[in-house]
Amino acid sequence: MFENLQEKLSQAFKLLKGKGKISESNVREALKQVKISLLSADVNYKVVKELMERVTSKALGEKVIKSITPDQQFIKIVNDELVELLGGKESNLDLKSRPSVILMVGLQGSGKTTTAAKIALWLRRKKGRNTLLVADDVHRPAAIEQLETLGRSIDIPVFAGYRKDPYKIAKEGLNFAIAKGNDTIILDTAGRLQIDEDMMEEVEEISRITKPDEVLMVLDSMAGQDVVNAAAEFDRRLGITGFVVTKLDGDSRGGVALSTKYVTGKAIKFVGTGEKLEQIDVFYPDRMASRILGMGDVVSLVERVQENFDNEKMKEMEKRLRKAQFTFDDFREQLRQVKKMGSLSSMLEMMPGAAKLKDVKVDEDQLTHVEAIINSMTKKERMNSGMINFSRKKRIAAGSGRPLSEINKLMKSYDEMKKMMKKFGKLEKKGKLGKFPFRF
Ligand SMILES: Nc1nc2c(ncn2[C@@H]2O[C@H](COP(=O)(O)OP(=O)(O)OP(=O)(O)O)[C@@H](O)[C@H]2O)c(=O)[nH]1
Ligand SMILES: [Mg+2]
Repeated sequence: MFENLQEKLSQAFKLLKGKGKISESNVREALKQVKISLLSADVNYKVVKELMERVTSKALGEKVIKSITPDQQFIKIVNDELVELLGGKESNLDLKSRPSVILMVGLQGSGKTTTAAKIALWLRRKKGRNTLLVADDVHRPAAIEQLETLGRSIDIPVFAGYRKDPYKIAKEGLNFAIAKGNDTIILDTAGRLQIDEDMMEEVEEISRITKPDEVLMVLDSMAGQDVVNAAAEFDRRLGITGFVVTKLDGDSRGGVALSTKYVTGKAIKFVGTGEKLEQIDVFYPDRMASRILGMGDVVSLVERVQENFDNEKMKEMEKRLRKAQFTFDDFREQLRQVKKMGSLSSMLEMMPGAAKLKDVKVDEDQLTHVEAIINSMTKKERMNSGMINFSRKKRIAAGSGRPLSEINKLMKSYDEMKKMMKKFGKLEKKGKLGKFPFRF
């Protein structure tokens, strides 16, 4: 799914990768690449424009998180805006009346009939509902049989009634559901190659008769932008309550999924991911964005950092680093921050100058031991590591229950880290490490 888009976007991110210093033109270059990616994925141009404006203003905007690399920041920004574009949060079916009525509409071959059966099955499995499928496509030969076959395969009843009059089927279907105690009915309707007036009027009338809780339009994700325009027209005529985007298992370019919400203002509620009737999923904008970007790990990493890093403490620490006053208290504080974030190695990867820090090799299991050792130092010792002589080391070893060799190793790591940070501070002072121009 969306392989092409994914690949192009990752090229955009690469433009920023490994840049210690990033200029506005780098960002502009990456932005241009993102734009090209979206346009070639057949995303509606208005949508692209809006997205670009938002990403640009954020990327060239303010806040900065020092511990994250520029490409990671950029990915996060693009991700957040994609999530927004896709609707923010998931959107549930709103089924209030009894029986609740779902009307399936859409262009020919988009997947209405299949999706009607999929939703019936989904409602039984997830919501314990007992649905009646109503075969209300009287135009295509064998359309009714198709739904009957699908219904039989999942043990869901299908009502067809008088096979010539769609309005009668609708009315009778509703009564049948009431009589049989079905709490939900899903009406499958006819599709057309494009919007034609007769068909619109027919489905409008079915809608008036059945007063649906949900009017779900099925969109084929493999189709082009025209489908999104058709969606807007269906919405104007029928008041669409949500969309189902099908065939995401194919090599869809992504345009439909990315444009629908923005163009119509209505949410995508489900996605179809295969021909089998189980292959339907609730549409989650955040999961979709992360699938499109293929950068789920980076995004959650940045999120964790944003959530957990205590900015004030970091600033304080940074000041000390610059002055090379990195004490064991600071070391311990940093360990605690790292622990809060979960993985030390992922954390190290994100820190500026991380490659060097990796040599320090404090593996995750050791974190607790290291903290125990630092806890066994006196306040004075933590502030001034130079005073930790052999007898003090022995005392610390006994206090923390760790072998002397480990105390020595920690002291050495700490000295190396301190040296490295001193260097780092100097480089920054000389301006060799340039500041990140876009803030976050
Ligand atoms: N791969 C894949 N195929 C799908 C999906 N949804 C539907 N299809 C297939 O698409 C074809 C058309 O599906 P239908 O459900 O008959 O579409 P329809 O909108 O009812 O078609 P008409 O009634 O002729 O307008 C069928 O072969 C389905 O199996 C999906 O999510 N993934
Ligand atoms: Mg059909």
